[in-house]
Amino acid sequence: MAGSVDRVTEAAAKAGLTIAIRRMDGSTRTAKEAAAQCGCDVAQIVKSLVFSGTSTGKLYLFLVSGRNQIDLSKAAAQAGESLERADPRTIRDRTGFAIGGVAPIGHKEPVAAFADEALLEFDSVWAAAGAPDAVFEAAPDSLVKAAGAVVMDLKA
Ligand code: 5CA
Repeated sequence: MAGSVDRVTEAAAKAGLTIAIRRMDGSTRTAKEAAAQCGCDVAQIVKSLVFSGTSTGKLYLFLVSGRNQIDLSKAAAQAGESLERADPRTIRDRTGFAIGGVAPIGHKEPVAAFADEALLEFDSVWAAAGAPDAVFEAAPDSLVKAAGAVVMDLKA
């Protein structure tokens, strides 16, 4: 998607987060593929999952360690409404990112964000940078701050 990688670069700069976006030779579309490309543990991959509030239609972004599944009831309790997975078209239109490249920062519209506390165990984590072959590395606390995410227990 044109401009989506640039949006990540701009959002990082605006948040004072220094990142180097890397275009990989292979796919980084899934956490497993991204871990293989980055040479890191899958737990260090940040999944950027987009859910929609069933009452308000608001979007919520959950940054989840690649080793964890999200507990939807914990997520809903934090959001204050029940949640459903946003469909690919909604994700593309409203975040500006296609599935497989959804980044934790640089969304087209402001989004309430929450982060899996497990990410903070690591010195560095890797996240998608707007395309299914683009990633960047960051210290998890800096990334969480740049994303404006509330850290919580999200693990199923
Ligand atoms: N680039 C990697 C990590 S760096 C990445 O984007 N991983 S991810 O986990 O954040 O994105 C893939 C996720 O997209 C899947 O875990 C899944 O939750 C979601 N997804 C895949 N297909 C669909 C779909 N059809 N509708 C909604 N969400 C989907």
